[in-house]
Amino acid sequence: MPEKIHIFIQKKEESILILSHKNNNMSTANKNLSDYNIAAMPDATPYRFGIVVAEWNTEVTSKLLQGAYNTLQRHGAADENIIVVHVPGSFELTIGASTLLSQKLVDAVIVLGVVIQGETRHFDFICQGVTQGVTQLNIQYNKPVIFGLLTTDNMQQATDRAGGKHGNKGDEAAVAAIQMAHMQYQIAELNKD
Ligand code: DLZ
Repeated sequence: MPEKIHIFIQKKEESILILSHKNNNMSTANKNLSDYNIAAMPDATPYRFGIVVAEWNTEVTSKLLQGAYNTLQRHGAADENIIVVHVPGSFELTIGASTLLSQKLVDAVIVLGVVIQGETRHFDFICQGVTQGVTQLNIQYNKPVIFGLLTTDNMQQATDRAGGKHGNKGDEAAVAAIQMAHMQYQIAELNKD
């Protein structure tokens, strides 16, 4: 049985993240995935989010989920506006996201998975499949599908990016989801004038 999800809810006033107040650059090994400019963040309260999370490498993906969920909440998303969907592995992230989008349940979707390089070419096929699948969904539904897939050489690199020394890819994905949902709202509003 895969490990069940533990969602740690923290109050807004509790300072939990590393907040650098620097800029919005996405991560590399030299950047912390949890760094972002909190002052520039839109309010997430009006938006509905889907999180699709792979159970393969669940010890890491559960931490990505925790990061994404906490970050959405921190910016105002209510529990009832966050749908978490579990899929067996990263290859199924695309169909998980597509199901949420086709039912018009969400304003943005985050997909979370961890693919670790093995001895075979399976790694390449899964990474390509998810990358192309997610790209396709963005275009097909005109909704943000945020790529929260860790593609690493080993487990250490993955844990370093799931609440470890390089921050949490789930935080980064949630920040992008809020920004993109808000961007679409703002553009729709312009169209009303
Ligand atoms: C089969 C497989 C392998 C070898 N490695 C991973 C992995 O590192 N990360 C991951 O999320 N999933 C992996 N899977 C499972 C596939 O994503 C998929 O669930 C199965 O091939 C069934 O379609």
